[in-house]
Amino acid sequence: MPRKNNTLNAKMKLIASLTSPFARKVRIVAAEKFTEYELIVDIPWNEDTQVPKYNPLGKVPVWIMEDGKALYDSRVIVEYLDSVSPVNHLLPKDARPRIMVKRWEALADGVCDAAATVFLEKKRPAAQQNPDWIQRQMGKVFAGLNAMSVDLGHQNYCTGEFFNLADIAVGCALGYLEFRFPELEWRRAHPNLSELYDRLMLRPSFKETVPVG
Ligand SMILES: N[C@@H](CCC(=O)N[C@@H](CS)C(=O)NCC(=O)O)C(=O)O
Repeated sequence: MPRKNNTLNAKMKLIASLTSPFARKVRIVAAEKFTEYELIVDIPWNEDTQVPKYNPLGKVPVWIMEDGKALYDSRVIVEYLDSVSPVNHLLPKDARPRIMVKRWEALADGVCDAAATVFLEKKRPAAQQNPDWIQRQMGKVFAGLNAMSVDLGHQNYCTGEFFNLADIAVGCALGYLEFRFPELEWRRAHPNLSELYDRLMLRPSFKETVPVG
């Protein structure tokens, strides 16, 4: 995954798991920006995880800057990566379009948060699972998908004709649902999201970061 660098120093590192949709978002942004880095795979649920040394919240992704300073979370990291390199801007400069892209990102990340919560709840012993909690979180996933589909409409990309961070965030949410919840029929319910994901998967940055694990 590390690519040829234009402006940033090769000593930067990304601590990530290969299943995290938030880490995938960072990996895709780094690839689209041709930012070179070293990928350190660390699963924050493992006993020997080093993640809390770098992020007190114990979550991935964490980006280690050239001077050793750790950045988190994914929204902070992608904004940083976009701002320090002039290559392929993924966030508009002007306030209104910029905040609209970040609104898409908040929606997509929220879907991932809810879906990941359900995934973890379902890993607990059946007797300890809370069906109301699962239903509440799935409600957020379905409402989030619906909002994405309505806002996308017939456009090629989330904010219109141009690919940007909104598409990356939404693509990571859709890819995570496909990976962890293959039984969800979001493609059938929302053909425009299905087409968007297929279009995004033509990009090497998406193809090379499909969740595995
Ligand atoms: N808002 C954070 C969410 C990160 C997150 O939830 N990461 C999960 C993996 S998908 C994690 O590391 N969980 C470990 C834990 O919660 O202890 C971001 O955007 O980076």
